[in-house]
Amino acid sequence: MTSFDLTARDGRARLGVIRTPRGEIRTPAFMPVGTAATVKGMLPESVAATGADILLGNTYHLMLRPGAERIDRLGGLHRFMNWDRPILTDSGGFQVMSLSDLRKLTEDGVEFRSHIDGSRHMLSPERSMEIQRLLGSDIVMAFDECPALPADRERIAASMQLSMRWAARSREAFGDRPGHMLFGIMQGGLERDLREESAAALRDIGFDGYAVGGLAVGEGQAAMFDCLDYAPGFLPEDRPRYLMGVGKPDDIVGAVVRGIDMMDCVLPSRSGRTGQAWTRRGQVNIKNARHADDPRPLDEACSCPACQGYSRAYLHHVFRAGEMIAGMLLTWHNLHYYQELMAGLRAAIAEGRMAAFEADFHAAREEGDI
Ligand code: PRF
Ligand code: ZN
Repeated sequence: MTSFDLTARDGRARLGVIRTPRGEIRTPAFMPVGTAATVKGMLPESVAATGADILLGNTYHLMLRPGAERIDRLGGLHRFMNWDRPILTDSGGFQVMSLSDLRKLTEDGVEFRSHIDGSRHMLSPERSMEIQRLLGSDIVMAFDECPALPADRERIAASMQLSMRWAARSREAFGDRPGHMLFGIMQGGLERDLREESAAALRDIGFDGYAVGGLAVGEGQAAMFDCLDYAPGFLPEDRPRYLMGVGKPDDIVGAVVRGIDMMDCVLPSRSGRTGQAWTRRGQVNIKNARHADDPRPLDEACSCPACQGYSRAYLHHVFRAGEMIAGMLLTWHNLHYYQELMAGLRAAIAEGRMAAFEADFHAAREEGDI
């Protein structure tokens, strides 16, 4: 009931499709983030119109508010948020470590206090699998843990090994659920041998897909790319590879060139709400006074509603005035740009012109904003 097929390659870059009962995911795929059962500022049909095949949801946020059992009673996350295409949910461990208060980490799992109201909760591999089942997630992530970088090798090794024991418990607790996929998460920081050990442990357990976790946690792009030069190669060829929490447009291009099939990031939606737009020519801060009299769109080559109907001067005005439409339009543009980038990458792989695509991508950014 689910499958992954690779249809073309160019160097290490891969073109493929994940099939699920809720629809197909064209890879390389970018997943917009819908943490609290919404992609902030966007209707689900608008998110779909940008070209997104799949959204990311968060176990951690939804268990705290409105609660996984409540979402289940209301018909599951797809019905609740009115998104009928695939949803991938992150497992919660990473968010507990970065967002919650007073964490207590043990072999069993993690006890913590909510960042919303201070209430006490626990997450374990078993509880994370149960919550993701209650949500009705199509792609479930194994429960893992990840230290912020830089961290010393002993800490990274111990954390990775705990995550691999949790991966085995996640696999056991997930059971056999036709139509749903379970992804394991590789850890090991920037240590090549630990990445290899982690990948071997995950392959032994056996997953429907494999994530590269523990990157984009403060190491910088060069170090991340060094790791991506080898880490995807430790994973099975015939399963999707997901780089978690990445990234800026140039991170995405670099990751796809290195064999990554899926990514997610809050950047296009979050930065839209703070007045940052992403275009072929780089970053634009719409709050900047230079836009106040500019009748041109953000990008004359963009077909999104923000660029088709509105000038930079208008976007600048509504941002300065604190109007809601400002964040809505910039989020729409940014998500549209990200999905156009993914479509461009997929076409380039299909036609065997990734190297030219990458060169053109960097050349347009060198030119800078209009
Ligand atoms: N693990 C999980 N979620 C994540 C990460 C991880 O390592 C990251 C790291 N970039 C982002 N989100 N479960
Ligand atoms: Zn646009």
